[in-house]
Amino acid sequence: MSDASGMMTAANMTVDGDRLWDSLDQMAQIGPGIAGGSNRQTLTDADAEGRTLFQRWCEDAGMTMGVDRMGSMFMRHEGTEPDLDPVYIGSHLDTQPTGGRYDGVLGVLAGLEMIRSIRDLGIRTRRPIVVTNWTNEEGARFAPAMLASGVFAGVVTEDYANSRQDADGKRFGDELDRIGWRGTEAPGDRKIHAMFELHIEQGPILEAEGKQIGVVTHGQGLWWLQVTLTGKDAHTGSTPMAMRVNAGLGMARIIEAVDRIAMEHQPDAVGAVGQANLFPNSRNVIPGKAVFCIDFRSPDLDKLTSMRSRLEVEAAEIANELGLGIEIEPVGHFDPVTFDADLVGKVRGAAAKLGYSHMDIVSGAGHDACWIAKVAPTVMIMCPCEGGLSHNEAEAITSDWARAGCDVLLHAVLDAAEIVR
Ligand code: HGY
Ligand code: MN
Ligand code: MN
Repeated sequence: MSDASGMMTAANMTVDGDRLWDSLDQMAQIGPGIAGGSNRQTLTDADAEGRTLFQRWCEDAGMTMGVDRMGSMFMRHEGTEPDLDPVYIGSHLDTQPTGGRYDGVLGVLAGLEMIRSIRDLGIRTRRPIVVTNWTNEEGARFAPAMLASGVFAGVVTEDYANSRQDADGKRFGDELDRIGWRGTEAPGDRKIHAMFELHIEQGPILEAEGKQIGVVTHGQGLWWLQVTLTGKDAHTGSTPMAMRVNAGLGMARIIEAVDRIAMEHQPDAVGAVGQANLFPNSRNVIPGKAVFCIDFRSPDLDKLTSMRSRLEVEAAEIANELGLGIEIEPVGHFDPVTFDADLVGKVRGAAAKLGYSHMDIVSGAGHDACWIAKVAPTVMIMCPCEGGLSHNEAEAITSDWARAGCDVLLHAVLDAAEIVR
């Protein structure tokens, strides 16, 4: 465990990369996608099954479980001084409907691997270490994203979270009760000394730069704006063009405006519509209603604000030109995040000590860490993903990247949790 000088050296303190890779593979068997990825959406039976497997693995590693009223799981590895605020490692086990095997899951199972490894290495720490699975990070089934970590951080209420509905009208609260994973802890009661999240980059930068580790200094901000356009159902054949009140046309023009507005705010601005529905969605009916969600992001708060206000003006003009009713409802938001400088230093120092190539990076995706940064010192570590692809079943990483990320997590967390010699 230590070299002749008694110092903990990088060479002899590393995780079991094969065991981590095997855990990722076993978890991917639960809620499999149709093309090799994952479909383990939040609060489904597959989510429940994945939670139970994670709980068993953690309890086999001597950890004890706590669950809060949002279903977030807190698996505790004891420290020599149990009263000290723990160091948290967290991410999410829920996936997109056509998601990858590693988005979120790497961060949770790397936390488990870290505990397994320090037990193997006989390493004790002053502070307890808690590995967390945050409920509903993705926001795919129940908007918004990062819902349970948002409740934990006091950004949204439990009532708001419990009331969220999926496309079938099922309530978050009812589904959480149905799968039997509503705990008794009040969300946010736990005190966090430091929170670390390991996550795949979900973008192309690290791979393109040939870096093994991303030291995440900041996270982009986000607006999710749900737009409802109201026109008039009518026959696509017999209705003269001048008489049409076509919500589908309005949606098309607004989607184009989203892309143009994002391009006009370059660099460091993105915009798209990923979810869209036409009603009645019949081949020969002019859609009298369109409902779609705009996703704007930027690390620059002024740009983020400007994109939203530009869109609201232009969407109103488009609706007016076409005689459409329009309603724009914000259904998700967080400002750009600056992660804790001291923890960023710990991550950068761990990567350097281990000899892993690394670079500072801004997270393009949102993560639970973005909310937890509001209530505790927080930082993220990233590993590359092939082609920068994510939220796609073809999402892929290498086992070397996974192990490197987990090694950096191990060293950075032990730095914060304080090894007992
Ligand atoms: O939307 C996001 O950035 C995250 O994947 N939930
Ligand atoms: Mn994620
Ligand atoms: Mn995701």
